Amino acid sequence: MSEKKQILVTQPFLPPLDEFNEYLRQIWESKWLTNNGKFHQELEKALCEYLGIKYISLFSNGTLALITAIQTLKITGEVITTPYSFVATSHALWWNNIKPVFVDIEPETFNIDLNKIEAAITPKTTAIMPVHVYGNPCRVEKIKEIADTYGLKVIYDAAHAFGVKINNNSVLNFGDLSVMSFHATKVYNTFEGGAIVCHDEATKKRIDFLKNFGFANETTVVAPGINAKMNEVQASMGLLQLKYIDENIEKRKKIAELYRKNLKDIKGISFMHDLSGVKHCYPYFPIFVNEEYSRTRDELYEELKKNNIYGRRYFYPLISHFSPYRSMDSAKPENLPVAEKVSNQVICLPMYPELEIEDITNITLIIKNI
Ligand code: T4K
Repeated sequence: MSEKKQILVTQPFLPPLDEFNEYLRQIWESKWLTNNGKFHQELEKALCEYLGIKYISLFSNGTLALITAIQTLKITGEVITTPYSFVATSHALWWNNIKPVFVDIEPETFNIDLNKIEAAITPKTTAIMPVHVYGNPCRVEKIKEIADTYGLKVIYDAAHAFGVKINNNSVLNFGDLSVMSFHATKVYNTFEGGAIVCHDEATKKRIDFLKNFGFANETTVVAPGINAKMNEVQASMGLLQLKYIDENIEKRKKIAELYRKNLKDIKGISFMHDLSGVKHCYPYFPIFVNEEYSRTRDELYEELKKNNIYGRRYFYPLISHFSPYRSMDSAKPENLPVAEKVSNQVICLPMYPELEIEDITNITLIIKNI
């Protein structure tokens, strides 16, 4: 590793420029740039096939997809969610005038703790919005059971779960809706981008109205929709990325295996293992630094930085610590002990398909020898 080379937590995969230029040429020729263009339509089809899902609506980014998913189901009042996520999860509720109610997480998967959901339900609760954190699938059957019992909707934030399967079935087939992110930092990127996955044609139609100002046809507006459409440049990038996605996930898997091998005997450092029956996509490689380690989490984080290794503390601080949320009852640290602890222990190490073996070796040597 050369002295100056910076290793960031992630680096987007970009396909060969020649291949992308061919798409750009076609866009230039057709002069069709957005609004359900040819590549947009092709990508929806291709993603349904690749992911093993029935309906998908593409968005300009994941946050607008989350906001629109909530609008689609006409969610109101309070929604139960997790504080251990990227802030967009709760912000999407806020933008819909909905109060997020935070529930603690499980220490094994870092997903919302199912045993604590029921205690958080009030007469105002209309939905649960769990996150498949780091691509670890939530216990979807149990969440469905709770939702059905209390008459709640379920919207999964599946921003980290591209291609994740449980017993060969896409994790996106669970819940009323699932929301994806195709941001530059994700396993699959369209520069910026996102999607809502649903299970019937009528819902897809409604989502498509909502992301296009509410237009049902040239002269009819059926709802106060927004502009959240994916454009043709993003969609063509998506088509190209699909060509390389299996290879890229395989490379990520190899990197995760190497990290695990190198880190396995370090006191005070733990990490995630593959879950049985799950096909993972390896979006992040979080490690958790506990008191048995020779330094604190932040000392290790700084030491890595001194060595030009820029991990990130996803997710620290918790969403419940941010100013829009911290005065809420459910945001109190004593209500969220596991999330508080995990958030203070985590560092996501660099993880991307082109990360070199030599770099992984160096990163793990620093962690070992500090
Ligand atoms: N729900 C969940 C659970 C999410 O994780 C996210 C997004 C969303 C919803 C919302 O989806 P989007 O609306 O974003 O589609 C990054 C991403 O911006 C964000 O998409 C992601 N989660 C979050 C976990 O990470 P930051 O503030 O950490 O990004 P930034 O700019 O610091 O970049 C992180 C690293 O990636 C840097 O070290 C540099 C590198 N990078 C970044 C970009 C943008 C590149 O190498 N190239 C790039 O183009 O939020």
